Amino acid sequence: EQVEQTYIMVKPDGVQRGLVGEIISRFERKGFKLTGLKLFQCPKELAEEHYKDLRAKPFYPKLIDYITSGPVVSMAWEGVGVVASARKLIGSTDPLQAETGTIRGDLAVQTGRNVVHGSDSPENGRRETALWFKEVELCQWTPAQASWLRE
Ligand code: YYY
Ligand code: MG
Repeated sequence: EQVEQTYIMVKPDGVQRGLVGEIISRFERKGFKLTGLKLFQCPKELAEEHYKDLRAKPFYPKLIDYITSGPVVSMAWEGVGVVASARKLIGSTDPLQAETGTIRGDLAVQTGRNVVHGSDSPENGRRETALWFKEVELCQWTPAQASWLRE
């Protein structure tokens, strides 16, 4: 079993709407390990690098404006299967299609305001964590509950 990293971000709408605690708690309660956390005003260059695969899309300019429109909460989470599991907790890109019980299904209505980001593969989880966090901002630690989460 491979320990993965994923980059999770509360987008500016989530911060403005006071959903930071609600969103963090969903990952925390699931049992993954938080290794990095910060409130951060994303510079345009970083937003462009983060979403570089989407630069040809018609919505790309608005996406960059949205992500840089206010502070985000950047998080790094670690665990076996964390990448796919976090995507399940987040739900479909379009909040109206996202299942009830997911973050987007419960808390958002529009794709362009879908409150949260999660890496889509273990490779992107590593890439995005390294892009958004300096090495010294990440903590290696053993949560007290570790032996109650995994045999
Ligand atoms: O990974 P995920 O966030 O679910 O979707 P992506 O296809 O990677 O798109 C990233 C981001 O771009 C999405 O969360 C909102 C925005 N977006 C959009 O505004 N309009 C679309 N038709 C598709 C994506
Ligand atoms: Mg994506």
